[in-house]
Amino acid sequence: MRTQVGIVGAGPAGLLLSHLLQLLGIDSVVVERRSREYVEKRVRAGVLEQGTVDLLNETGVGERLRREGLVHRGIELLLDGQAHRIPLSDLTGGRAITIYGQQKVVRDLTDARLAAGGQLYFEADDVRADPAAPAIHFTVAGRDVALDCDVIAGCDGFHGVCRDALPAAQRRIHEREYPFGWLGILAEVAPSTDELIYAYHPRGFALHSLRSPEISRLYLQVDPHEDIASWPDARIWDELQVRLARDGWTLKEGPILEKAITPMRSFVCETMRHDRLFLAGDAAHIVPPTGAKGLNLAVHDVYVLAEALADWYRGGRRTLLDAYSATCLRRVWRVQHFSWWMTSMLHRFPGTDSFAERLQRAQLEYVASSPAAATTLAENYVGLPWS
Ligand code: FAS
Ligand code: PHB
Repeated sequence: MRTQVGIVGAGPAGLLLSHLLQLLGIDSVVVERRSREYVEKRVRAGVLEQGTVDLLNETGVGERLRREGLVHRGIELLLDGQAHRIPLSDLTGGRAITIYGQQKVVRDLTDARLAAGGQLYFEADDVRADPAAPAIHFTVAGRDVALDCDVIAGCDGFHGVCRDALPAAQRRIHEREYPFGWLGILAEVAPSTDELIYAYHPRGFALHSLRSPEISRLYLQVDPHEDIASWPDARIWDELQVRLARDGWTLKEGPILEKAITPMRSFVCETMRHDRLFLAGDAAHIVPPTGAKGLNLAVHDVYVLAEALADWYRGGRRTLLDAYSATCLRRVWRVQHFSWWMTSMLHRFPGTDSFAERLQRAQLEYVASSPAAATTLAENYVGLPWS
């Protein structure tokens, strides 16, 4: 088989890249190791930046997003049971976030690809990226396939194979593991808040997010090595009640549909491109979810890559392609800093001393009381404009 762009991974990065390329008249084939059902059911991101929403709307896959997405113009920081609202839109000239589950983004993109005759191979086994050829080898339905292409886009996430296809000498890894994780739940109960609540508490961080008027999404800071079995539903709700408590407000409880513990890390692979292999999304970088940035950063990567490929195919110009890694890494490091800053400000670090704790408090109180500091948070949270 032959195509112009071979894409590994049918997550948000791979599917959106294939969609953007099709609009630019460039062929692509997507190779995914999981089934379509599995990819569409995987609960992950829930917050879309302004830039992400604008791109999905401008490229014709925003119809359901406009119908079901919940636009939020603020978030709350909860400190010592006191809520401090950060008016995101007021502080950013009207920009906002939209609550819309990643599964829905993946579903909308898959539907659009298939409706446009896009080639998606799900349940592909033994996927191997060969940047030198360039080609992607895989087995599907018992058949061995060699997909020749001009370039390979590695959109296969943190645990994929494409990053390792980058020559070791070209890979410089920068990372930070955090001494805590997030226990996330999806609950069948109406959200107890109209805006996200980020809570700093002596027992650890907590987050009240949502997916729809019927479905809540909540997170608790926990030890990353804990077994989810040691968190029966009642214990989870009890802990959420304590960490999100404030006078005159009640957290509504309901059946927990799904729960999982996710480790937290910051990770960047430099470079994001070697010869004909381009990494995008979680394949190249991971941020702790405190800043709600992972999906949005993946979207920005593939937007930059699609524009660069179009410039090459249309005009034979390599400038944007050669600048791909540097262009993306500029935003990656801004977002890495913001996500690390939010994580450091809002979580309890085991073994923290009183000096570090006082500094954390001073930072939180400054953000909660200073419009200048709140604006820094707000403009990064809604997403800095794409250059
Ligand atoms: P993905 O991991 O989504 O997709 C990669 C795809 O490649 C997968 O479908 C995988 O099956 C496939 N693949 C892997 N290896 C392969 C192989 N060898 N061959 C073929 N296919 C292969 N981000 C936000 O912006 N906001 C949030 O609120 C948020 N919350 C999060 C909460 C949690 C619990 C987690 C874990 C992440 C969260 N994130 C959030 C980050 C998350 O959304 C990721 O950034 C996003 O999924 C990245 O998209 P992709 O780069 O497409 O990678
Ligand atoms: C989510 O809704 O899943 C979510 C929201 C905000 C975050 C992380 C996750 O910072």
